[in-house]
Order: sequence, then C-alpha cells, then structure tokens
Amino acid sequence: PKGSVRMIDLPQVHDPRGDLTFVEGGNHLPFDIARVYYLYNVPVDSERGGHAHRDLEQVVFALSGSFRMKIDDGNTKSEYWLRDPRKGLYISRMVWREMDAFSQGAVCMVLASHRYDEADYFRDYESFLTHARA
Ligand code: T46
Repeated sequence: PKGSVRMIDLPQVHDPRGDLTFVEGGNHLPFDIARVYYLYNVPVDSERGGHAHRDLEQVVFALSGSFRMKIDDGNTKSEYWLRDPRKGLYISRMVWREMDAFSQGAVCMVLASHRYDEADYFRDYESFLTHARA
C-alpha cells in the first residue's frame, strides 16, 4: 500500500508466557533500519516533534502506554492514537509531526531509515510548507 502515512501491523506470537512481536527491516518495513531511538520518562503534558524531515522515513510505536501523533503533509492534517505495541505508524519523508497526550509511563520506540542528521530536519513550519507544496 502507498501513502505517506499509514499504520503497519507487525506479527504477534501469542503465548501464555507472554506475547512476542518482531520487525525485520525491508520486510515488515519499506526501508532498512539504520537507527532506533526511544522516548521515556515523558511528562504527561509534554509536546514533542514539531518538525518534518527531508529524507527520513520512520515507524513509530507505543511500546507501553499511549500518545497522540498529529500529522500534516502540507495539504491534509490527521491524527493517530498509538497504544498497541503491534501497530506502528509509518511516516514518509516531508511530513510534519507533533506528539502529545502521553500517558503516564508511556514508552515510544522509533525505527528510522537513516542515522541522525540535523541537516535533514525542517524545524520551521513555514519553510516546510513551502517545500511540501513546491
Ligand atoms: C521524530 C520524533 C517522533 C540525537 O542526537 N539523535 C537522535 O537520533 C534523535 C532522535 C535526537 N537527537 C538529539 C537532537 C536533539 O538535541 O536529541 C535532541 C532531541 O531531539 P528532538 O527535539 O528532535 O526530539 P523529538 O522527540 O521532538 O523528535 C524525535 C525525532 O527527532 C523526530 O524525527 O519524528 O522524535
């Protein structure tokens, strides 16, 4: 399926000992994983994101708890509530994202297509819009 933002369902191995989910770069995701990072100890009133990326693709998971992702591709705005560790939000390049409404103890894991590069960020909304609509 195409689209700049969509949910990706990962396999779940259900077991009385506990559930197991796995993810393979290039198989369950449309890119190879170059970086993993996670957010934790997030205050419930925290707001994160507020940027877009020139080239980076990512998949965002709530491993524990929940939070909201507000998405804007320059034309259309949408929002997603992440709360299931099996379901990740795929975000392509050139998508503005904001995160808030973190539950107490929420853990957010992100799988990314590239290493960290500050030059890849649009941190200014107006310049993002100009490029997104060009
Ligand atoms: C995104 C959301 C979901 C690094 O040094 N390496 C890294 O891999 C990352 C992600 C960040 N940093 C540094 C850069 C900043 O000095 O950590 C600091 C906080 O980063 P930022 O303000 O970008 O964090 P968030 O939570 O607003 O955004 C991050 C990602 O940057 C972003 O791509 O989609 O998580």
